[in-house]
Amino acid sequence: MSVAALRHDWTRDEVAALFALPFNELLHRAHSTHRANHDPNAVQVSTLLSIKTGGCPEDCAYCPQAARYSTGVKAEKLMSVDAVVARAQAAKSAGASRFCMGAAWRSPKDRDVAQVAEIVSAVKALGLETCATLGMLSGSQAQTLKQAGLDFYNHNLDTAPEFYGEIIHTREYQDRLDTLEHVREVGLKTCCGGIVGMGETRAQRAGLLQTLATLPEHPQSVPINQLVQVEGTPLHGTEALDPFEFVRTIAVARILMPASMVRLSAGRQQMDDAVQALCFFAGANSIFYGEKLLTTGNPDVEHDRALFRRLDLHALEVVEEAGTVHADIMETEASGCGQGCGCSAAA
Ligand code: SAM
Ligand code: DTB
Ligand code: SF4
Repeated sequence: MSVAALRHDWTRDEVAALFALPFNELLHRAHSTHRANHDPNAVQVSTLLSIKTGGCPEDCAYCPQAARYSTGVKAEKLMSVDAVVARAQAAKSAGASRFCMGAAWRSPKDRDVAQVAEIVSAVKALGLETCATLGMLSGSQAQTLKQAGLDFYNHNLDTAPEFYGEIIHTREYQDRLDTLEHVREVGLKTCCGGIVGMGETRAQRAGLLQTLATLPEHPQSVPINQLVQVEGTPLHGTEALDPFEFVRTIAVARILMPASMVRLSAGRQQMDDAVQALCFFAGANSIFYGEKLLTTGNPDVEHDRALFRRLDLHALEVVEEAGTVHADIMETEASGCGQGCGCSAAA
């Protein structure tokens, strides 16, 4: 699909009407859009690492890293370049093509950005795509990261503008839009999505997706997180979302932003394999891979390898100017006994 064919004028009513389609009708439309724009059997694989954990001054009601909630997350300082590179190398060996580094900051200080820039350059030198999520950024901080070789910046809108005030009180929706603008202006690719299952209404889920799809550019990567409920956070105990409603959210994201990568993001460990399969059919084509997200669990690597085999999925190869990054979570040293059972026994 040509960029000219992308729409940036979706209305709330149109998005609500997509959510309201009969489930099979919605999935048919989403899958048709998906096939017209992407290899339906390819999934982009990213590994996450928390490079600076906990102790965050913000009050995001979902987040185990906010200092004000008792969640058992221990605050740690920024990791060293060598320690991050070792983890990135392991992620690459396991088949990840992108390495995403998260820090529990409201907004980094310039000296923090300088240190992260060193980390980014070293990870990039391994031949991985790089992504960072460090909180609010100024234009010059975004520029420093771009120059260091950063490919993507993750900064989520999290939810619809009208529900935002019930989730976060320590910064505004507009602050998020401003950071996204700084990131786009220096030519970084944006990774921007949100969380569902926080007690929002369907209209508010539609509001999140409509806001994402009417940004000046569709984010190149759209993570759709299902709330991971962590004891001690205000959202712990929120009524769980119907899994089919989660699938609908993925499907609508795919229809609104046809060329973007839609990531089936946090929440996979709590999700049935069959629901994940429906998400891939509905247009999800990216995952986080590796036992941990930032502070919470993710499906183990063997489970994901087995899931890819069962669904005949393969990891997306990333073609960069510098050459092709061969990403295949099936073709790594630890790919198991070769019988397709997903076990970790040697061949
Ligand atoms: N501190 C930075 C910020 O907030 O932009 C970067 C890290 S923050 C953990 C990145 C994103 O993780 C949040 O915007 C949110 O969308 C997601 N997230 C955090 N806790 C989550 C949870 N319990 N369940 C699902 N997603 C979560
Ligand atoms: C995104 O949208 N989800 C990721 C990543 N971007 C940084 C984070 C999920 C965090 C889940 C809770 C945790 O592990 O702390
Ligand atoms: Fe801090 Fe980010 Fe967690 Fe909010 S989501 S509390 S800003 S680490």
